[in-house]
Amino acid sequence: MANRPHLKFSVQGSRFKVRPPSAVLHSPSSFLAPSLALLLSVLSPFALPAAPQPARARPNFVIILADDLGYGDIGPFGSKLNRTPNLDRMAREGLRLTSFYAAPVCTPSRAQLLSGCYPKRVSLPNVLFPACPIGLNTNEATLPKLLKPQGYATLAVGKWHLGDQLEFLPTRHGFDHYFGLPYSNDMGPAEEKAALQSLERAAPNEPARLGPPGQLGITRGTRPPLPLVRDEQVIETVSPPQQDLLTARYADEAVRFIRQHRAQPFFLYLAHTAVHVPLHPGPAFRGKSANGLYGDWVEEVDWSVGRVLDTLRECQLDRKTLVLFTSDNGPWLVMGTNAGVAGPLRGGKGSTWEGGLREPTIAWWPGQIQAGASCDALMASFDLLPTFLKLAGGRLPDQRKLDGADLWPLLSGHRRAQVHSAFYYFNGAKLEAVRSGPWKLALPGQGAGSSAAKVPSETPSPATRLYNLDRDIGESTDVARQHPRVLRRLERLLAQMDADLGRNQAGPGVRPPGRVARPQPLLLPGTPFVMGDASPSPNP
Ligand SMILES: [Ca+2]
Repeated sequence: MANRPHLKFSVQGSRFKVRPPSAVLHSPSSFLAPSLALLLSVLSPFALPAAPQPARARPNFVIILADDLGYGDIGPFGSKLNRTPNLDRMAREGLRLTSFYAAPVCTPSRAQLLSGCYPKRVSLPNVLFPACPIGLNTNEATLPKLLKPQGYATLAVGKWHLGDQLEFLPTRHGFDHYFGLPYSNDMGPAEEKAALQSLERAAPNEPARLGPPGQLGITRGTRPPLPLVRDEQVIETVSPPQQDLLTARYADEAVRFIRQHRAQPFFLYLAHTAVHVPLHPGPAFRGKSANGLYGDWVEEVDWSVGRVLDTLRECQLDRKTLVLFTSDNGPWLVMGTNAGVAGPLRGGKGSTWEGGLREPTIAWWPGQIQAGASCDALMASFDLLPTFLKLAGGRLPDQRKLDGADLWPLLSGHRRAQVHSAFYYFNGAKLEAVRSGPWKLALPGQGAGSSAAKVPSETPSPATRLYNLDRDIGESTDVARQHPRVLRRLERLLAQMDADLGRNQAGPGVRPPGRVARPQPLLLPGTPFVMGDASPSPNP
């Protein structure tokens, strides 16, 4: 964006790039003569080779998920504006994953992460609004549900957004406990007005695009007060000033849970409400950054990452715990200075340009995952389910197709591992692009999502385009004419997905969402609330 300093990046180009290793994984190769080490480093994806090794059995898992954080918003991914010392340290001690994909918006991204599937497969391709009749189907085998038989304690903290009806809450999907605001922080009555006004000024068509009224919950009109939920009960309503305290309260819950489970394997899913508009940094962070309220809140998220990692060290669990930090989608560019930046990537939230769903991701597990390195291999948040389940000694469900694959060969430094031959970019239910290796084919009509209003050139393109992301991470140059064979190969990959989930229509691989007949808003007991005119129909 024009008012932000230019960000420098080093993630494009070769498949793996390595920072100066401030900490080197302990392995026999660390002691090799320099010439041999150099030779091996050419053969290995990492600067210093680490022999693949069996991981410690049943490690703990922590996923820290930010909301709407851009690819260029943290130090390890090039930000010079937001101070993120804890994420900087996490990256020095861990592995940056530079081609890690989520989905363009909140609900589908979380469905992808927890179900191990493309969101369209589990029928959650769009954002859900309060009192929505659909949610993640309890027939789906979620990551926490699959970890339970392996003896894991499970906790979800923060934003859920996979359905706000009782049967869709985290406690019905394998989490022992839940504490958080179950959908976006702009979906309350006061915030709704401000957020919609801001949005409508910037992008007149945006609210309608987010979801048709009556199908995906209460999109307009009266909305219930924002509910803070513990397990299955609303325990408070969240006023705007109380939103300021959410990040610290989430961190407290996370720290308490870790301390209580020193002796039992656990899975902690810490999904921040931050840094989604409206911005609510805590009092200790407000006005402290060089990047306005947005930077203040990024720095508070960074602080909370530090609290989690410090607690793991204090409890001597750091070598028994795999922590993954990522974001659910790209920066919400139409929010201007209240939004983040995608760094070198084109587009933002709501689009299938790289900036919409390629996320700043770090994997950390001292002694098991290479320190101070990065990996540019294609991977996605749906890979976390099979990866974690295998490390936990569990079994994947036989009867259901998953899209994720085991990332451990890559995370543990296995040479030349390729876990995916293709990644597909869906915008809602519409298939808009496919990536294979460095090549990305984008279909005619690929929209620019939320970035359209600020970037007039990114109106839907009438042409099929081919980009080489290794050479052109910003998707600026169409090279389709120079590479007809690549184009044909990627078109065949698109045809494969068309036969599975469908390009526009629902293909045979799509499974139904969960559905309730009479959705009710989540309310603090005794709260008077009447559903507005846009209340959802029971059977859309
Ligand atoms: Ca989001």
